Amino acid sequence: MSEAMFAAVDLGASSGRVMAGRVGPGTLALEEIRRFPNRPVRVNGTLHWDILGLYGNVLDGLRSAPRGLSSVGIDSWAVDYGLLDAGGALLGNPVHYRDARTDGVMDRVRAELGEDVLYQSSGLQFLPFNTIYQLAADDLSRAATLLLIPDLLAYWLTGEIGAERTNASTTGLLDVRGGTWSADLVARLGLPARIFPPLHDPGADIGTLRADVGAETGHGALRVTAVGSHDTASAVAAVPAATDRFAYISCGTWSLVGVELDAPVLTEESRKANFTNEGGVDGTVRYLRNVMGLWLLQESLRTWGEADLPALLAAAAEVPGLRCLIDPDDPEFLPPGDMPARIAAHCRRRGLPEPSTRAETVRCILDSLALAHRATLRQAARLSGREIDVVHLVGGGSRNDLLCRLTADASGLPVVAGPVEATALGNVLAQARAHGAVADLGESRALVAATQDLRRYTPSGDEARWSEAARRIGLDG
Ligand code: ADP
Ligand code: LRH
Repeated sequence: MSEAMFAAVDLGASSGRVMAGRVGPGTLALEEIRRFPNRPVRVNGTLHWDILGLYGNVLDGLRSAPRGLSSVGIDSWAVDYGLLDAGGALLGNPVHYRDARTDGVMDRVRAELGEDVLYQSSGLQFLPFNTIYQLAADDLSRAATLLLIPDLLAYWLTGEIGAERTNASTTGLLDVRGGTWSADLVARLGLPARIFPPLHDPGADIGTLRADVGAETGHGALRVTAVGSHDTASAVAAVPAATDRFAYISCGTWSLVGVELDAPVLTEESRKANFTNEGGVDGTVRYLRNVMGLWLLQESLRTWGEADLPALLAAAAEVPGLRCLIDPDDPEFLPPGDMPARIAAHCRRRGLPEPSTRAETVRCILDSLALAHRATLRQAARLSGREIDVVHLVGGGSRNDLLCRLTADASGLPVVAGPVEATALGNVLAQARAHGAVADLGESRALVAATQDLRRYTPSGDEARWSEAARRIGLDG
C-alpha cells in the first residue's frame, strides 16, 4: 500500500483544527494546518455556536492544506445541530448544548415516555442536552432537515445531506439495536419524521466539494469521506490498544470514561449508573459515562483571565493533595459561569475545606477528576464485565502530567497518556481505511502505538488514601 494524504477537520468544544495526515506502511504523521478557538456567543440571552466563524476557519484551513489530498473528513462535539428550511437555508444559528433552553425538559420527557422506554430504545445516558431534549424545546415548524454539526459542514462543502451514525447515536433518537432512526420515539415525541436524514457509516463517500468551494479552497473535486463524526468515536478509534482489555479516557472539555464493547449493556443497573451505549466505528459500542472533565479548569481560567496553564499546573502539583474535593459531576457545574466561586460554594455547603488560592482550586479540580475517573472506570468494568489491564488517556488532557499521574494513582491502573490529537488521528485513519491505506481497526491502533508519542504512568500503590478520599465525597464507584 502506498502513502496517501488526508485532511481532518476536528472541532472540539474549546478549539478547532484542520490537520493534514500522511498514512502509509509504518507511517502515520499529522501536521497542524490551522488551529482556532471555538468561542460561544450569547445573543438575546441564548448561547450559540459561531457556526459561520467555524466554517470560515475550515475553509481557511483547507486553503492552506497541501495539494494532493485523497479526501477530507469532519468530526465535532456531539448532540448539537442546525435546522434547514425546505430550500436548504440554515434556520437560525445552532444553539450551544450548555444553553438553558433545555432546563426541565429532560425530566418532562422522562416522565412522559418513561426512563426505561428511552434507555431500552436508544441506550443513551440521561444528559439534559441530548438532541432529543433540545428538539423537544425547539420550534420545528419551518424545519425540513436536521443536520448534526459535522453533517451541516459536510452539506455546506458538498451539497449532500445525510447523518453519520456514530454522532446520530448521541441524539437519543437512534435505535441502539437496529442503528436506524427510532420511528417510535419520534412519533411519541410528536417530532416531524421528515427532518431525519438518511444514515451512513464511517467510511462512506459523502460527495465531492461543490464547484465554488473547490475553487475557493484550491482543492478542485476533493472527496469528503465520512469518519466517526462524533469526536469521541474518532478518539476511541485511535486509542493505541493492543488487546480488548483496555479502558479509555477521552480527556478534553469532557472526560469520556469507558470501554469498547461488541454489544450494548441495557440493564437497569447500567441505566441507574447513567452509562451510555454510543456508536463506535465498525459497529462497536462505546460504553461510557460523561465526567465533567477539564471544562472545570477551562471555565476557571476564563474567570481568572489567566493564560499561563503550565505555570498554574506546576503550582498545583506543589499543593498537598486530596484536601479540597468536589463531585465534578454535580449539575451545578454544567452551565458557563464563575467556576472558582461555584467550587468554593460546593465545598462550603458540604462542610468540606474550600480552596483559597488559584493553585488550590486547580488541585481540587484535578484530584476530584481523578476520583471521578477512578469511580467510573470501576463501574464500567463491573457493569460490562470487561477486565481492564490498562487505561488509555487521550486528547488535550493527556498533556496534563499531573492529571495523568493522579488518574493512575487513583485507579490503581497503569495509564498510557497520548496521543494528544487522537481525534484527528481517528478521523484520518477512518479515511485511510476507506481509501485502502490501512486494513482495519486493529492495524489502525497498531500504527498509532508504533508512531505516536506516548507516556506511561505506573500507580503509586497508595490505594487506602484514595479509597478514603472517594468515600469522603461519595465517589466510591
Ligand atoms: P476539546 O476537543 O474538548 O476542545 P481538547 O482535546 O482540545 O478538548 O483538550 C483541551 C484541554 O487540553 C484544555 O482544556 C486543557 O486543559 C488541556 N491542555 C491543552 N494544552 C495543555 C498543556 N500545555 N498542558 C496541560 N493541559 C493542556
Ligand atoms: C466531547 C463530546 C462528548 C459529548 C459532548 C457534548 O467533545 O462530543 O462526547 O457528550 O461533547
